[in-house]
Amino acid sequence: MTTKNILCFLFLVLTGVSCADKIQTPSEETKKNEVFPQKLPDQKPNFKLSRAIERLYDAYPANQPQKNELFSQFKYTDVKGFDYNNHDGTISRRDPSKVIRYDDKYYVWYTYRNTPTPPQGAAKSNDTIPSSDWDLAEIWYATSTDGFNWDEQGVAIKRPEKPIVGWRSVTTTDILEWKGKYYLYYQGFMEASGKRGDDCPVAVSYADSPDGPWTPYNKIVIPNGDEGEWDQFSIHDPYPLVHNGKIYLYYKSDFGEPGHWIRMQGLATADNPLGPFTKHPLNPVISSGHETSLFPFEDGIAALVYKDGNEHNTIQFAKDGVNFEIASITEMMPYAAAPFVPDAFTDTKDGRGITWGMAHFIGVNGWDTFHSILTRFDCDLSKDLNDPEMKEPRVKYTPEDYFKRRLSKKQLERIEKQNSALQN
Ligand code: AAL
Repeated sequence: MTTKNILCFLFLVLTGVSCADKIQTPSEETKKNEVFPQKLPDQKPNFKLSRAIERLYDAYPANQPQKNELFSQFKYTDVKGFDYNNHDGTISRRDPSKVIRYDDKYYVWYTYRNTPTPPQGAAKSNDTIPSSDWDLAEIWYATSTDGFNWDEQGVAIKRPEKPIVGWRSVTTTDILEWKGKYYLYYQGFMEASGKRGDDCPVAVSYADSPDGPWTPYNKIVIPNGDEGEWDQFSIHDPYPLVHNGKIYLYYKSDFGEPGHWIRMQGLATADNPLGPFTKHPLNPVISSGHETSLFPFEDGIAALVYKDGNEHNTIQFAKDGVNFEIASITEMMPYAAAPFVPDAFTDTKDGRGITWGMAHFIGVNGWDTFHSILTRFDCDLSKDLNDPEMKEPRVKYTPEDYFKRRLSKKQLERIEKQNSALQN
């Protein structure tokens, strides 16, 4: 070996970088201009790149959606087994929990409202008339062997007696399995939603089996933040997973100004399902999204981020479950996605992803009969599935689909005004 080779060998052992690599890697300033090749390079080219192309290689798991395990389209199927009283607005099912499998059956829990009238707003609400779609609700559940045909099993969590947390409404639940027991976390309302916003701290009930019976803990497990803190007014959509040996419970808060709510997602962790939960010092950990839906993916956590915020319509990933990055941009994402997550509670370091779940459509029949329905979605966000139809980057919309998005009366009037101003 020559002295140069010996030095190179020592350099390689100490740094893991070969001399050849070192010598060939130009610094950012000395990188040359080169014409981008006709065939998309698999690896990031070593010449000057625009920011967009830098990002293509640095920010995403793959340089094309088709090769990106965290990219998918979503398809929807109307499920069987739920009656909605001819869609007159008196029965609503919404905000499903993640789906779990137990004793050869799938289980889902959800908000169930059965009231004499559709929602009437906070001012007109009373002991029997609901203010909102999720007022005066209970948590019900259903089972299925195929995820398309569901058997409604009835109530899981009833409203407790006044003044116990949730006496006005129990809604928007999600499930945890921890050390052989089951825990349903949910929003506990102590006044009609809409009276002072949507204030409903997180409560929990537990059972030995997904079929119950459920014992209410009757205490708030995740309180609102202190005055002036981002989550001062609401903790919504509690969503537990097991990660790094702990319970990772994600949640949404509505903050800012009533009517112009900003929605972001926070994280609270615990060693015990009944708490205490510690809110993460970096909260909020996801800047966008609405109902919170996440799943273990490889050695980290992936999140479905839709509807609200700068980063809506993205799928995000955080190796540490805290520092999320955009992994893909997609469309027609499920509302209140409640995926079937087989490894939600196994503390896996090799999360396999998701292929289907439940979700909801809200206000399906207009304002006068406002109610929501459950639906099924399918996707390919799984390491064990390769469905090219789901990886197709374009959704094919018909002209009718586009024309359904009509200009409003107000917009038409504005355009008419602009046009007549131009003519005068
Ligand atoms: C949903 C969820 C929570 C809110 C309300 C019912 O979209 O974010 O559950 O409280 O709306």
